[in-house]
Amino acid sequence: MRILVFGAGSLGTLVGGLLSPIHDVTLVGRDPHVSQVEARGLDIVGAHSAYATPRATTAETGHTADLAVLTVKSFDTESAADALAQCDIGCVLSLQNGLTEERLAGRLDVPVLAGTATYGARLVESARVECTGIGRVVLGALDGGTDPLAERVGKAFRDANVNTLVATDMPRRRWEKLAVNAGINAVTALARVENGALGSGDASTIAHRAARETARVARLEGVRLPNRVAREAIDRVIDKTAANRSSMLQDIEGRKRTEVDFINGAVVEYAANYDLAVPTNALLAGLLRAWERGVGLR
Ligand code: KPL
Repeated sequence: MRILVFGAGSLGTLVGGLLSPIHDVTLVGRDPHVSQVEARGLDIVGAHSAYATPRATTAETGHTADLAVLTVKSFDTESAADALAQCDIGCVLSLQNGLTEERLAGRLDVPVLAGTATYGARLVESARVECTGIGRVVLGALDGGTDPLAERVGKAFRDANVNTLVATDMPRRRWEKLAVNAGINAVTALARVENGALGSGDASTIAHRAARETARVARLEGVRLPNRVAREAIDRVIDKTAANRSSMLQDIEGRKRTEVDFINGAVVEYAANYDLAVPTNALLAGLLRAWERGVGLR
């Protein structure tokens, strides 16, 4: 399969590298990383180790591919969609944080699949990515149900030994992932701790509150996500990714803009439609935005 991985950050680079031995993969990202991948290949180290040779480029338009896997930060979704609209692409799979798929579907004429990825990844340096935990890619139709396209993409991932599940309940899974990110990302970033530190104590209580509020908003949106299920999901991810530094913590450490507007900020916005107070998410979003303002990122 010809696969364009749009967004050669840590997760995109890892996924592109894992897919490349048996698929025709092109990574689209920034220099110096992509030039070095193109020139000398990609080292994958850590929980999964391999040497991979995907193509890599900074050119965002003019590509032809059966599938575009979108791994850009959620605030770059619109500009990525506009670039993809100038490519010849069969379908798009989003593996982004936040509920970005509707925004993509609104801008693109090709089918958009929903996805989540719990592989841990860290870009150690240009052309070297560490797999910090073998997770799972879950993908499926945006509105749920069976979808032959999702089956085909799932098979392409599994053929490359990427741990993948094709699911028929993506609406619930997307909100569950949002609840997990709402609980883990902001708290680990503000407390500057690894995910495992949320296993107990005050930080754990705050993370669980944020996840519970998110589950409540999901139910108002018509998605069956009981508090217990959200709680089990966040506990599972904390346990499985204990040694991970969350993407938001990595952003803060790199003094980069975070995805808070599309995680805790999104929960606050959805909740406002129902006059529902979500104080923990509002507080976390406020603190992250204050940090971004303080370092000149907004
Ligand atoms: O998605 C993640 C992230 O860091 O953005 C989790 C699942 C929290 C893993 O770190």
